Amino acid sequence: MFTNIGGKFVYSHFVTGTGQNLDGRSVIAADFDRDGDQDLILRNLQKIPFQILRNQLPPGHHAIAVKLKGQSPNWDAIGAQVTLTCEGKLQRRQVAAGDSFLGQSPLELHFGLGTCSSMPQLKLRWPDGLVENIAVPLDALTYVERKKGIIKSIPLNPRRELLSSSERIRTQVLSDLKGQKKKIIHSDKAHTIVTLWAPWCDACKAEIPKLKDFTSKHPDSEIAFVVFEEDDVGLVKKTAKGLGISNKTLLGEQSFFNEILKNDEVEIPITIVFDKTGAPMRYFSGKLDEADYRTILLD
Ligand SMILES: [Ca+2]
Repeated sequence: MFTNIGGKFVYSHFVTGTGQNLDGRSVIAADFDRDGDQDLILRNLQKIPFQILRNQLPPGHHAIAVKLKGQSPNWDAIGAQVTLTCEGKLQRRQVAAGDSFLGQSPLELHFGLGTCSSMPQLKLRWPDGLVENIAVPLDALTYVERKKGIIKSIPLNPRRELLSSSERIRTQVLSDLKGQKKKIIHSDKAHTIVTLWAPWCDACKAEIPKLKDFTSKHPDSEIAFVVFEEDDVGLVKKTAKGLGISNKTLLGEQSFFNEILKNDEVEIPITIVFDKTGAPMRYFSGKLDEADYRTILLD
């Protein structure tokens, strides 16, 4: 792994966690969480046969991705070249099939743009030699069809927006069920798990005992249950008592939820894990599966 620092490429595999003493076979770069940065999928021969390394770039950087549709029989436009120009800088990518042993990168092309924030211009050279020029939106995955132009664009980075909102959670003070004000992150434990729930949410009520049990088995973690229900505090108290979380429940306020829930379609329970500095580490929406529980406290 190399990192481009001021135009110089320096070894960075030890500081990024990508340098590992494993018998690697395949490496695939793909933005699998659609936040605009390239993550890595690794395939190893024996120990840890499959790994996904999520890239956690700080906000403020731009990127685009393009997926090309060619013509019969080469619908995936294998061999097409895309040259991107953004504020005078050029980058070129080619659609390739079979670019890693025992693996295959997605056929979409990813361009990291750093701080370049003008609309990227693309020169498309299709496999049959046809050349087209188009402009594509910044911070989006854009589907482009030969001779038809842009078919659709999907914005990148909804997760980053949620995470940056969740960063504000740690400064929040909310009321507990006795009316006392309490910081959401109020212990010095290594991890604080914050779960947003509601008395009317059956999925939440199914998840809460599991989260409570999980936290009790990990003494270096703390948990807080923030509830979405401002009107019927009696129902909240009754439900929290039934779930055995009365002393861990905090009443959410509308302004608090407005901060977090930019996306109306988000599914509760929402569980966010913070490290001891209050930085968000993980975000889960909906039911957690076994794999989620295995990773919940990983640094
Ligand atoms: Ca990513």
